[in-house]
Amino acid sequence: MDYFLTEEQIMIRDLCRQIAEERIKPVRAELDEKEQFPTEILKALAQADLFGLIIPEQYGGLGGGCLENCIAVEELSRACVGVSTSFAASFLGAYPIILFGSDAQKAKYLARIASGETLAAFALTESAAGSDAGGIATEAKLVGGEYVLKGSKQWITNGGKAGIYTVIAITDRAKGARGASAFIVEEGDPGFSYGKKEVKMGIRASITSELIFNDCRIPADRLIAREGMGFVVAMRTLDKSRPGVGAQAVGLAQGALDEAAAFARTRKQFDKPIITFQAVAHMLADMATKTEAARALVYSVARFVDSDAKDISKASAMAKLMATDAAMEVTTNAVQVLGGHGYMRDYPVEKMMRDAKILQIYEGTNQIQRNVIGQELNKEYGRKG
Ligand code: COS
Repeated sequence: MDYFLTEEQIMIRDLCRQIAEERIKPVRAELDEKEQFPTEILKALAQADLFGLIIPEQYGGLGGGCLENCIAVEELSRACVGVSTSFAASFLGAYPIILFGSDAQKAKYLARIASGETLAAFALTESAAGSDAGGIATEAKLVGGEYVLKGSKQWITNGGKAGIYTVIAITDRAKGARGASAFIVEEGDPGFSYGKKEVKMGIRASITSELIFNDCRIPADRLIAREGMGFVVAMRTLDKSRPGVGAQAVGLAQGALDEAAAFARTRKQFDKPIITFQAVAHMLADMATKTEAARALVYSVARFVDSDAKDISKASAMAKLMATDAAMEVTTNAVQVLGGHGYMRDYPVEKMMRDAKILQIYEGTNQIQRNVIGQELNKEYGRKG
């Protein structure tokens, strides 16, 4: 298929594919088994300048957009979503600064993220505030020229490994979602520490930790945009990053299809390769079709996002929703095609099925994506009516 990629985009794809084949595939099962953070692989990605992919050129990046990010993340995810999550979460942490940071904040933090010198992370979720992002309890108060943060964040990807955290906290509780603000917290800030490290079903090469702010003091110039902008910063960040989760799903589905089709050609039952049985061929046909449909939607949404269109929430949610539901189905069916082999850890598809599940949950559950799409349809058709 021709995806109408530019020469530069094809170069990004081929570079990521090479790193995935040479550096990720050989170790992915071990990283998963040992829950080992992929430090060496992330160094290789940094050496290839990939942490600068979406960072503007003036801050040391490559100046790419959503499509370049999707292409890179897809290829890495084809080999391992645990690794691609660690990579992509740094951009999730960087987006609030890219989109809303001051020139001084951009100059101070983006070059460090672009070089891969440090990872970034995004901290919104709390134990009592998941889908209900407006219900966060972590507070920030301005005291004598410093903000003092109190509370904790849960399930933070790259928590404990990142040096730069973009954190959403409440500065005016009476104002509800409009009383939230976004801050930059650095590793080593007084009163900032890490809590529980989670043990997960999948994406086990990535790290997911609690962040604790115990009267954590940060300079006032770490506020991103203005007080009260935090919820908008968070939502606009997620609008930009959700197609990337769709791209993770496309890569994962492609990886599962690759395994299932190759297996079905060599596995013989009743003296024939099982791919020659219609029951199996039809499963593979559906898997391939859904993967291509998901890729088409993700690329088209990424191009829409890169067109600087304003209303990207609906398209972004659609890409995340459709592609991640497809990846769950495709990986589950890959296990089915491999049968007993698929259920065993000797083959990669059981890991792929475990990894797929989180894509329907993180960066907003797929139920929340449907809510976002529904709300936007309500607005659109309200305007038309
Ligand atoms: N861009 C800009 N502004 C947005 C926005 C967006 N995409 N989405 C909402 N807003 C604004 C609204 O316009 C509203 O502003 P006003 O107060 O001026 O009217 C404000 O933010 C609150 O919006 P809303 O009332 O829709 O918020 P809700 O509390 O109903 O929550 C959902 C909306 C559920 C969509 C939101 O909480 C959400 O996305 N939850 C999932 C969070 C998530 O993805 N978590 C994963 C953690 S990161 S891995």
